[in-house]
Amino acid sequence: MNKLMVFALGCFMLTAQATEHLPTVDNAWLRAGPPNAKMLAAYATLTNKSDNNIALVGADSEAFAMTEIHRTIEVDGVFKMREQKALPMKAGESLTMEPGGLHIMLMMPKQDIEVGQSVTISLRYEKENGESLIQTINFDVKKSQ
Ligand SMILES: [Cu+2]
Repeated sequence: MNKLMVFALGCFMLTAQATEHLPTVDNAWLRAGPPNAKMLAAYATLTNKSDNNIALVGADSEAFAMTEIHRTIEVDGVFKMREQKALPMKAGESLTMEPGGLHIMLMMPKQDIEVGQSVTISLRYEKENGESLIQTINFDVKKSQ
C-alpha cells in the first residue's frame, strides 16, 4: 500500500468512528421572531450516549452572519446572556437548551426565517483528545415548543 492510500484509509476510519460519538438530538426547534428580527434563538436537547466525554464548543449556520452558544443568567433582577465557550457533556449526560436558559444565539439573518421552514445549524464538539466533531441538525421554525 502506498502512503497516500494509508492516509485516505486513516481519514475514512476517523470519520466512521466520529459519528458514533455524536450526541442524540431531541426537540430541535428555532423560535420564530417578529419580521426583521436581528436575533433569534434555537433550542434542543442533546444526550451524549457515547463512552466519551465531549464538550459543545460552538455552532455555525449559513443562514446567519454570527452564531454563538449562550446562557441566560439573572444578575440583580436583570437578565443577561453570556457566551459559553465550552459546555462539557460527560458520557451519559444530557444538555438541555431551552427558553430562559442555554440557547444557540443566531444573529443577523441572511434570509427570511419563517414558521414552517427548517434551518440547518452545525454544532461543533471537542473530544477530550482534542478531536473535533461536527453535527449538522435541522431545526424546525416554530412559534413555541
Ligand atoms: Cu443569547
